[in-house]
Amino acid sequence: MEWRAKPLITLTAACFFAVLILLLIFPFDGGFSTPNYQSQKKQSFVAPKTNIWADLTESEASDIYDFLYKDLTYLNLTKHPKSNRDNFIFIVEALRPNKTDAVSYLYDAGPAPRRWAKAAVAQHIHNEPYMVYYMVGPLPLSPESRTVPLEYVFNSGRNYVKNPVQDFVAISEFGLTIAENISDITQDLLGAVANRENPDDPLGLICWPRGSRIERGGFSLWFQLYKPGLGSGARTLLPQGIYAKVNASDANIDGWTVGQFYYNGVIYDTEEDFRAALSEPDFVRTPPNVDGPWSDTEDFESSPPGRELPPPVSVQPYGPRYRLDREQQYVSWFGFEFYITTAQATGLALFDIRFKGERVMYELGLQEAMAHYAGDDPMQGGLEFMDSFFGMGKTMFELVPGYDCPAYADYLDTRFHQAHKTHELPNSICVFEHTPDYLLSRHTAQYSVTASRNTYLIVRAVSTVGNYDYTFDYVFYMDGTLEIKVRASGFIFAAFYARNSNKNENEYGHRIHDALASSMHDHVLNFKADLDVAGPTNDMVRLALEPITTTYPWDKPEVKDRNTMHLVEHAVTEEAGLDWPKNSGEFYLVYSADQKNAWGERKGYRITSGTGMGSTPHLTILNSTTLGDSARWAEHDIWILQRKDTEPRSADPLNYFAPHDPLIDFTKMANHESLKHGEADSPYDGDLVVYFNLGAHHVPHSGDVPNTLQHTSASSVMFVPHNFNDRDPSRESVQGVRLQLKGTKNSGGFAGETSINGDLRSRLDRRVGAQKLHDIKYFGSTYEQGMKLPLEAFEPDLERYRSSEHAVTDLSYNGSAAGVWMKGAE
Ligand SMILES: *[C@@H]1O[C@H](CO)[C@@H](O)[C@H](O)[C@H]1NC(C)=O
Ligand SMILES: *[C@@H]1O[C@H](CO)[C@@H](O)[C@H](O)[C@H]1NC(C)=O
Ligand SMILES: *[C@@H]1O[C@H](CO)[C@@H](O)[C@H](O)[C@H]1NC(C)=O
Ligand SMILES: *[C@@H]1O[C@H](CO)[C@@H](O)[C@H](O)[C@H]1NC(C)=O
Ligand SMILES: *[C@@H]1O[C@H](CO)[C@@H](O)[C@H](O)[C@H]1NC(C)=O
Ligand SMILES: *[C@@H]1O[C@H](CO)[C@@H](O)[C@H](O)[C@H]1NC(C)=O
Ligand SMILES: [Cu+2]
Repeated sequence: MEWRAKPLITLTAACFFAVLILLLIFPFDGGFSTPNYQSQKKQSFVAPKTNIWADLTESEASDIYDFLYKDLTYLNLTKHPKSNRDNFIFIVEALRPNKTDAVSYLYDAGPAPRRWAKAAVAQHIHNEPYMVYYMVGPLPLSPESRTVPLEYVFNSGRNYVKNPVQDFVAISEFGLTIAENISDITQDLLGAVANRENPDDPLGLICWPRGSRIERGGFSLWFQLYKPGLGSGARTLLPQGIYAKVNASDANIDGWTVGQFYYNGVIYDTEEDFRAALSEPDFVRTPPNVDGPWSDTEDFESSPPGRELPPPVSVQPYGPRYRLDREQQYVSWFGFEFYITTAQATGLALFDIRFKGERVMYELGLQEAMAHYAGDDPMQGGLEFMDSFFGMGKTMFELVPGYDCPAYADYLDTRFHQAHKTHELPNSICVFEHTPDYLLSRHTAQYSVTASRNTYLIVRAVSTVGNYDYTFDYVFYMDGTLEIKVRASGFIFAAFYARNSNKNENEYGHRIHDALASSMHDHVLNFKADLDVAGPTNDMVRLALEPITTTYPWDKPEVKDRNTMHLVEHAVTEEAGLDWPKNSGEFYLVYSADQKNAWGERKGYRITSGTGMGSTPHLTILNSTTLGDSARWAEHDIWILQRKDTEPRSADPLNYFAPHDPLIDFTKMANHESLKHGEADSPYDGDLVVYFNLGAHHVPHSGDVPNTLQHTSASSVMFVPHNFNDRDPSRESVQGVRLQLKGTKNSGGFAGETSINGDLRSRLDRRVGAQKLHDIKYFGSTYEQGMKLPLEAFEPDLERYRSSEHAVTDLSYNGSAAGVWMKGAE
């Protein structure tokens, strides 16, 4: 056995600093694959099955358009809609197969489920604009294919919703006209006027409606003035203190009327009243909200010591240990296997997640991302967003290599089809392994210390919905744990701060600039987890830790009653919404109904609020006036339901339009049906599904300016194996070390041998010379040689960033679930 001395390396201080936490060894030769985020690596790994959840290809989409044109001739569909009177095909995407059919393909050698598509069509019914869903298939399209109303996924029994904002160009022009009509007032109070020619004018004003005041009978909108124009990222930090109420009940925008104005806590019934008040001596002005360097995300002015050096970064000199089938978007990593797909409304989703060959989850993915505000002004007081309306998948823009994800990550592209165009979202998902700064496990014994590295796999995507950015992580740990984590960043949606002691702004947030207040809001993001713990037949239990007073024979005679605690299991026998227990005093467990581990314990997974800012939230507001029945899933932390093919989702983007009569009313899904199964009279098959929420109660403070920080906005839910295996399954996967300090006494728990020959599970340190103080025994692999890494391993070449523009929504309605029109209307 030859021992090679560790090559000595000269590093510049900066470079040394850069790799401090990672590799202290810098090899000179070999074995290093270029961390090239666009390298299309040779396809050698192939998924066991076809990704049956994959979105439509461009050619499938184009076939569907042709097919729909023929099938829906009577609608006079236009290709490029130019007005609100046009009927057009807005969206086509894959309609995911029913689980019943998918499982037969995946597990019972059944045929692959027939592929179907769904289409959202902007269509007039009795002269009023609607969005209507159809299902089209089977694919590939053939004479037996057909177009039918897509109803089975909606518990409203409808496949359509009236679109109150279909004339969104008119709405934004209406807003501009409001601002123009009071330009004398805006000039006086805000020092600016609207610029119709250039809505992006940084010195201009825009007038923006609150998107959610859609109530039974009648429809009114509050508009608020904002600076600067639409193109600015910081627009939501620049609300101004003038608001106008619009009666938008008339289906025809020509019938809309401007009613009240609101300024500095005072309501004026008409524009004239407002104007007249302005020249009164007792009119109380409040300073406008003026932009400046305070809203910039960079600060070039100051340079605290240390900023001249870049920070440590992560590198991966030997290449990834996961295997990726790019074609099928299938990943395999230390026992975990799953398929990745995306949808326009909800972004990333994972399917058929297995761990070491056993089923864990059929489906895992976002359903809806809600942000519900509160405030004492007419905008914030009723503001609420359901971001699937803008499309969490459509807004999954290209990630920044070396920043959003490590330089060495693999990046996947996604695409979506909208208004006869296929939109590419390059490098919008990243997959990588990461070794954080804390160990998976460690132990110090008298003559030894053992440490196991904690390496996990992450699938990550970021959705930027107007002002706000959501980073979604699906994290896989070596013991079978799965974590779903969301972090928010970007610009908050802030409130105008009037310096007026008669107002109650402090009840809803904090003052954060001259004329700006934060406004409290709840982020509640709903996810579906279709657990199949060691198979589809599962039971949910609450395992409670309860205090008791009891007696034990061995306690007597000294102790009569002992105050202690014990476990009490409560079966969840009907569909229910649960909150996280006080003091974490209950374990929420999903057990296999029939599979046990070697110790006779039911195989299970525990569901728990994970790491982040406090435990994951549900909506503070009870029976929200704005939401109606459109997002009842936000009212509890976690829901346990029967799984049904007819209830594939908890929400639909078009719920936003009909809060009191939504397409999917979650209360009709969580309706106390029995979860008992296996008895003669129980029709239920025991396949349950869990919905859970991530998010935060967000009370932004001065530190949210300019942007919310991700460590302060993180939340997660974890699915942790609970007797799923016979012991910790990470032992076979981890890389670690044991230092034998003195002698050879095995002071506990080490699987390795001192022999260095042929034993793959442990070997002596090869790098140390003859006079060794300790036996250094590794398990798993180690870095063996110094190595030179190219600059791209630290700072990827961002010239290769592929996007030339991001279609970030301006939170107006163009391109949202309300539809899209092309410029150049007649
Ligand atoms: C389609 O166009 C035809 C001919 O112009 C017209 O008669 C018919 O009413 C139109 N149908 C719809 C649904 O717009
Ligand atoms: C799923 O099942 C429902 C109810 O059985 C059925 O109506 C629907 O067509 C199926 N969907 C697909 C995509 O096969
Ligand atoms: C703007 O002013 C004109 C002229 O007074 C009036 O007809 C129109 O209704 C006003 N529009 C809005 C949106 O305020
Ligand atoms: C709003 O306008 C409609 C006509 O479009 C009218 O019938 C209704 O009375 C108005 N509502 C209010 C509160 O003025
Ligand atoms: C929620 O509010 C609506 C409208 O005010 C009311 O009809 C309903 O009874 C309320 N429901 C509950 C559960 O409080
Ligand atoms: C709406 O957005 C699309 C891009 O998605 C753009 O091409 C179109 O011109 C926009 N329409 C209007 C009326 O601004
Ligand atoms: Cu927030």
